[in-house]
Amino acid sequence: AGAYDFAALQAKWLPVWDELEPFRAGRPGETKPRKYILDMFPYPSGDLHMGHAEAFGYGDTVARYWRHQGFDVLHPVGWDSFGLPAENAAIKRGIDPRAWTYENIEQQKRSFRQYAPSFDWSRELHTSDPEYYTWNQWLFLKLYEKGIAYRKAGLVNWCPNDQTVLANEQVVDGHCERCGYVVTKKALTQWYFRVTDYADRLLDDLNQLEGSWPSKVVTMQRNWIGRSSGADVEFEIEGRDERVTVFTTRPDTLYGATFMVVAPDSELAAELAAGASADVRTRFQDYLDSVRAESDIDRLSTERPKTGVFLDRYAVNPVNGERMPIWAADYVLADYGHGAIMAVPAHDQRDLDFARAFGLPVRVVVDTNAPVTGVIPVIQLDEQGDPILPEDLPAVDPASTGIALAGEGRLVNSGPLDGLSKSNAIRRVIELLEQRGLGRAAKNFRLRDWLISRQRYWGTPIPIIHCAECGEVPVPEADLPVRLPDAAGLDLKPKGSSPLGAAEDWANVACPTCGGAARRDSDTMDTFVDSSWYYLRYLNPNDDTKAFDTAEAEKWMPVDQYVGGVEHAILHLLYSRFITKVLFDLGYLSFTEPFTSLLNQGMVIMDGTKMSKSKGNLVEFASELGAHGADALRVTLAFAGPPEDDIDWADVSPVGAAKFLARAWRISGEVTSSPDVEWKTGDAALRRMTHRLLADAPSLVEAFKFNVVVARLMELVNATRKVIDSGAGPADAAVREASEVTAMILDLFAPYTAEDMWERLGYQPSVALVAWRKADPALLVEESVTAIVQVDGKVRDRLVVSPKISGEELEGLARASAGVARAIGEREIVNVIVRAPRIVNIATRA
Ligand code: ANZ
Ligand code: ZN
Repeated sequence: AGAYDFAALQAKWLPVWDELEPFRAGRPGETKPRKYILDMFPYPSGDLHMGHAEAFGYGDTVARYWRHQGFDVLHPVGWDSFGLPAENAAIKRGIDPRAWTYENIEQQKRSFRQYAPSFDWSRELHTSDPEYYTWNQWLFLKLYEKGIAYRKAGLVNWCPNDQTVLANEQVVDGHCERCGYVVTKKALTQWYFRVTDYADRLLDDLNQLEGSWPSKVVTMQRNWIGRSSGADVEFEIEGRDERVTVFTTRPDTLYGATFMVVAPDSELAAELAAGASADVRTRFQDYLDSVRAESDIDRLSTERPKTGVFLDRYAVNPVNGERMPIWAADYVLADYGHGAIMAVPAHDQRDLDFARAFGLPVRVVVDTNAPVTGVIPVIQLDEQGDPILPEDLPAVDPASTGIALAGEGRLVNSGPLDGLSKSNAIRRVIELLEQRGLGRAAKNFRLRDWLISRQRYWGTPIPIIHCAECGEVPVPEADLPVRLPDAAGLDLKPKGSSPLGAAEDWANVACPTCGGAARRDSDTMDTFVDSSWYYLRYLNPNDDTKAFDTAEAEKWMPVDQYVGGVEHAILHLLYSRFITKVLFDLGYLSFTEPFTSLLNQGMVIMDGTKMSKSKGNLVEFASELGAHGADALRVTLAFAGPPEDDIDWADVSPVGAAKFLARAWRISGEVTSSPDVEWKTGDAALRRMTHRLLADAPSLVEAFKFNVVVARLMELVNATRKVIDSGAGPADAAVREASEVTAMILDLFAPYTAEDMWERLGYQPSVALVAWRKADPALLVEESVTAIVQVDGKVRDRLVVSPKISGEELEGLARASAGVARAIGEREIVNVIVRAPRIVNIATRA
């Protein structure tokens, strides 16, 4: 039968699968229930890497599993092929980003074909094809009609190296996510999607995902959206007609607000400074210049010494009429809340630091020593270790200790609020403010609108035309797509404005409304727009009449299992959830969450460290694939541990995996019984092991315990080998049964080996479509033992019984045995000794 040769198996089965297309989903007339199993689509930079091998391996295990369970499984693949890396690589090498991108796609495709995830290749898509990005433009127009896409001028994150705008999410600790440069701010008019309108729903709907998404991801989404509740409070400003509104989470501390702070880079600060003396104006301007160079992270740090400028203006505290000096200071951000705060130094650490730095008054309004119901007080101990009663605690004075009193307590120095707990005081003060029209309950979010325009070439052109007469004019749907002009002749080097603007023939168009000379918007879309809805495009990727088919979405969506890296825990998932909700509101979808269940694979590391080229410890997908073959690689990844955990490549053994596969494969060639052999005649112990695996594997796979399933397969293969070598031999029906089940389950991890085993066992391809065998319940009862029944010292029967059988039960079975009854005949039983579960001794007398 030859030796196990993974390369030969790969060469043999790929063309067969191409011919059979066993993984084609949604064939006409198909009536099976459906599952949609999706991996995050790859970005085509270079070849696939080990992260892809892992994620796509796991996703494929799930897809194959559901096919065996009788589902019509949609498991598509495509490429997220627009984006900055392609453009940067192209600039560096002087080639067209298109050529670079599509060459990489071809390379990745070749690797994927070898690796053989069970993709429905007929649905392949590339986001950089006009056939795809037309629908990005369509989506943009729908959002524009609804006012969800809009343009505004503002300060944006700017990477001086990439010369492009970055979304907040792409700024990591003040640095560009892609190149590591320090990010600065730049004033630009940009396109945004109003994701903040969906903040509440994006947050509340996370409750539905709890349990089926990793809790870490749910928490990251929650924090990113960052909802806080409190109040908006309005302050009169001396010398200004309009009041200033501040957002506070602690309106209960309003009597302790002793000054106001505005963000130096807000319009309000500029206006207030403009109304002050020349001296103040100069000092403010100098301060503003220095603040502009700082990152938000630095500005919010509690570690840095506080800086600021007194604007020589005053606000009036609405509850006690006190004058509050107004300062500009960098720890207040322009784009959070209202860009201005009421400072309560006694109870807020940053306000206290600021007050102490500039000699501003500190007034305690919450007695944090006073007991509050529902709050467990921190009991302090004196030197003898005895508890100090709260009333005996010395009065703490934040002004001298420098520590703000952030805890719970009872209100003091607060007029009508005195004696109330925090929550009651919040309720009361909001009532008071509402009665006087000076405030109301309010929520605030950390989430910002999604900045979607980029001044780069390799992306979807924004379908807007700017006309001097008519202003912003959306490109009529019938004129889509707005094709990306050829890169030839364009200078792609970043310079702060889009390279598309230099494509004169492309940029100059007639205004769709008035027919006059107009220009196209030259920005391109953030590629997160492309990936925010691609899972819908897979449903009908070749339909050139619509973005996606609502009826198909009804059939397949939401995605049952999404698999991908935790690096997409915030952005991609948040944007996909947002677009799904928008499409729901527009009436295109009947559901509001796109991904029912989420699995994040861990990372492949080497010797405990993350791989990097510079460390020289890279595990290359291509070389591992070449050395061990797809099946051994996949089994290695599945066997390495829980999928969420990192895999240290130094700890795993693809060689061991290959040996296991060879062992399983050899057995399938040794089986001598025919497919219609009577299973019941087989070795009972081996049969029990086979059926227990059939019974256990489904819940193990559904809980992503792939490593346990592989371990159980290894155990089964070893047991099969024992029966062949030292038991009844290869003709035993149980050997065939075990080998068939091994092939079927191995299809989840090693499709080539499984398919070949299936053929050697006498069947037609494809094993991938074989229905999951039903476990025989009779074989699932716990381990059984053989009990011996003796009559007058002679063995008269052997009974297969549970090891937990009771003495009475065993005696009953013994007496009921035909052989035993025959041996006893007409004689009288004088004594029965039972040693459950092994022996029954019966003594008789004539
Ligand atoms: C008075 C106060 C008293 C506050 C107190 C806190 C404690 P989160 O929970 O993150 O939403 N704040 C409001 N706008 C701000 C801005 N633009 N830049 C910096 N800080 C700002 O924080 C809300 C609190 O952060 C608000 O409640 C406000 O300070 C501050 F004992 O108001 B607080
Ligand atoms: Zn016009």
